[in-house]
Amino acid sequence: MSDRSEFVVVANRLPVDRVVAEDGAASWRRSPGGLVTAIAPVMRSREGAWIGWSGAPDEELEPFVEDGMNLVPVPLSALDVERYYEGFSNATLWPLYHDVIAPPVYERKLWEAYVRVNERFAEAAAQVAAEGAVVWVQDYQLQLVPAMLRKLRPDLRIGFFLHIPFPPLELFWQLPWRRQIIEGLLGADLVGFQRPGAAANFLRLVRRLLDGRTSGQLAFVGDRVVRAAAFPISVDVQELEALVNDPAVRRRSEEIRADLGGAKVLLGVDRLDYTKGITQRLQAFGELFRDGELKPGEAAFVQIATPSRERVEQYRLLRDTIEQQVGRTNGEYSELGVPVINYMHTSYTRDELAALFLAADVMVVTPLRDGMNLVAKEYVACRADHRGSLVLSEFAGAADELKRAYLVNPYDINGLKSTLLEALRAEPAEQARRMRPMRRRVIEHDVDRWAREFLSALEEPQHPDPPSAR
Ligand code: GDG
Repeated sequence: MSDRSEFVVVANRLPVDRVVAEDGAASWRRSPGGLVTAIAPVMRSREGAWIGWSGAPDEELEPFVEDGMNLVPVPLSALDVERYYEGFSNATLWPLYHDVIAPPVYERKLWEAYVRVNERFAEAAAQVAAEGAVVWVQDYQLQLVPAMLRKLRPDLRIGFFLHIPFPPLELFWQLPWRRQIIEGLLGADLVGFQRPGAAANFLRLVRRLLDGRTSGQLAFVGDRVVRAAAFPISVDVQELEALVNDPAVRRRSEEIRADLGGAKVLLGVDRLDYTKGITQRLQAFGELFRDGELKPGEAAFVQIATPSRERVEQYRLLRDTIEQQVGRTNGEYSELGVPVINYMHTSYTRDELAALFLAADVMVVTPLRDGMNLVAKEYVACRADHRGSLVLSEFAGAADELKRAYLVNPYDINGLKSTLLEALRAEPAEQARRMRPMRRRVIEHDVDRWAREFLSALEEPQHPDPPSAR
């Protein structure tokens, strides 16, 4: 690999997962997901480098090339994983940025680990980036990197994108290290968010916390100008369309429907996370049987809950809650061989997910708060047949674009029940009337466009004069 790169991505994880074959031989496989798909072509055309953790604690690896991408591993010790990743990232920032749905943990030793690990990522980026290179930092685990990197390498063009929501001042104010985080982000030239409201929250904090001046999307920091704007992320439409056109996927989708005995299929696909509103949707669905609105065999819920952050206390508790709820609902309403909820705590291949999307009459996406929610967009991208209904939470970023979904407030269980029924009973013509404009939106605004728009905004020169002090 050449010494220095003109384009550098910095993310908590490398874009590859380790796979171990039956004979014990280990190799790398590109991680599934839109981010890697969107960035991989840019990486190749610009001979970029990707800096991130391999996923295994206490592992020192030399830089390597995989799938045409230069990968630069950053090591994390077991203690770093516990304090920086599971701790400050996922037990402090994650709940704080998602409306404090779970209480955030504020502990100084977690913060110290976050600073230490962010420094390590910044140093790695400073070493890898060529003179004047473009560096794109990803997500909430690395919010201090932009300022740390700018200090080491003022010649760089630095972008930051936050994949999760950015909270309003009233919540962010709780964070004992609020000032450091805002200063960290302000090291970037461009700070991207999923929604315009998040960018506005950030700019308000710049004014209130740092007494900074802002004008429109711009913040004026010393002699620098920082832009904060929304760049809603999307999905790889071509990949999904190819999947649903695969005859094996179509057959599998028919098989799933047959296995469910001809019942209408409702589907949820989420990481098992308390932000995703899984308990609310299952509560609403269960009550429809209690009320006699649905009968076993008439409708079945398939809930895929992908294992996630299993060492964090809140996630263990949530798993118990959901599994109890599924057991109780099935115990009360199922008939022999006809469960009303089919719950799977495992992760599936992209093919199987695509078959499930094709099989689902109603896709149920009810997060209590979500930066975007790619599952909603993936469902729409898969439904070239214009069939199926999307029930979507108003609290997902995707609701800004997918306006023809059945929008719901997931805290309102009665509202959720009546919306589920309405979506289940929608005629094909009504399904198509809603699906068509949503598909148009997702096709026109795919993940490739997201990456292009962010990078061209980052590379645009910005020279407005600061507004004169009032
Ligand atoms: C964060 C933000 C934002 C799920 N189960 C399996 C599987 N998945 C895939 C889905 C989808 C992705 O994982 C999940 O993305 P989401 O957007 O739904 O949610 P988060 O993981 O919370 O992502 C979110 C996103 O970042 C991007 O900016 O939209 O708001 O929270 O692609 O299909 N994939 C496979 N097997 C599974 O079992 N292969």
